[in-house]
Amino acid sequence: MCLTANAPGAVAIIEVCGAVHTAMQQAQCPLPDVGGLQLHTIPDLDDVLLARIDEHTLHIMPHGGRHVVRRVLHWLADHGVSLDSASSHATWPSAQEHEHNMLAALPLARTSLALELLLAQPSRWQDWDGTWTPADDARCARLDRLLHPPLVVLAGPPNIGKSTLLNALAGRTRALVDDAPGTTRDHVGAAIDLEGLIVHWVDTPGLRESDDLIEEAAIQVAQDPLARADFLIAAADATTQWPELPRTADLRLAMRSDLGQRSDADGQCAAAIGDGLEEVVQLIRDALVPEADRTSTRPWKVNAG
Ligand SMILES: Nc1nc2c(ncn2[C@@H]2O[C@H](COP(=O)(O)OP(=O)(O)O)[C@@H](O)[C@H]2O)c(=O)[nH]1
Ligand SMILES: [Mg+2]
Repeated sequence: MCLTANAPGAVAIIEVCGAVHTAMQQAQCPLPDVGGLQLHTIPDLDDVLLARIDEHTLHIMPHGGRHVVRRVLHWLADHGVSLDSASSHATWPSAQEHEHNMLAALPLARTSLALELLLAQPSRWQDWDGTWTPADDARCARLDRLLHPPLVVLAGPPNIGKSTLLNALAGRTRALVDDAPGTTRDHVGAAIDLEGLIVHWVDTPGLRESDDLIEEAAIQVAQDPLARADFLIAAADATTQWPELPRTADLRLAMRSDLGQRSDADGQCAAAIGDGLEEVVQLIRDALVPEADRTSTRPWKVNAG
């Protein structure tokens, strides 16, 4: 049966239960050892990932387009595997819950970092020493950010290069950039890959008292993401004040650093000339998913939070 929704996704999961040995032999498909993973090319069809859950269960993971899934199901049927439309997880043995959660999370992995970490989990659970502490819960909650993009909000006075930074990070012109202060009329968002961590980045209109009604409305709209931000960045250049924010910023970023430096920031950039972008990416990624979490060999309880 197909465990993933009947809708396009990155990866689909088809579960084959029962006499998997015979079925895969007929289909001339390799069968990984229990707990193992293997890439396999189904001729003229697709590259699939094979995950052997237990003696009697195999997961076949093709790309998630509906057409591909249909063809893989037909290919299985052609080799004597009967199709079952049920999609209940209820009968899964609880001992394998973490592995099933990991497999169910695969479609959410949009970067190779997330994918590699997920695929490393079966062996991490196997090697696990059986202990679990609140620090593990905190680590897993941070790792879950690799599957559920955090909201990153950059706030600061107008005309300091906030939209230019978003554009530079997104690699294309998304937000409106202009010389006149307050050009960004509404917050503009983009999903940005910060070296393996996807975030939803929201660019806010400048935070200042405004006599322009449209801009004032945009500033009101901006307050909402400010309150909801998972990661709040205060921005200012050498000539402006740090903005007043609903809570302490997670990062203070000095903008347009080519025009002047400031010593009270955590990082600096001059996005218009591409300076400091790498540093900005790393500062945010390492704060949200620290390197110690990415390299920890302890298992990841996926989507536990
Ligand atoms: N010198 C310099 N100018 C910049 C830099 N980033 C942006 N600017 C300029 O500053 C002005 C305002 O930029 P914008 O991104 O719209 O600022 P925002 O209002 O904070 O979003 C534009 O003229 C940009 O070209 C930078 O790193 N260095
Ligand atoms: Mg702007």
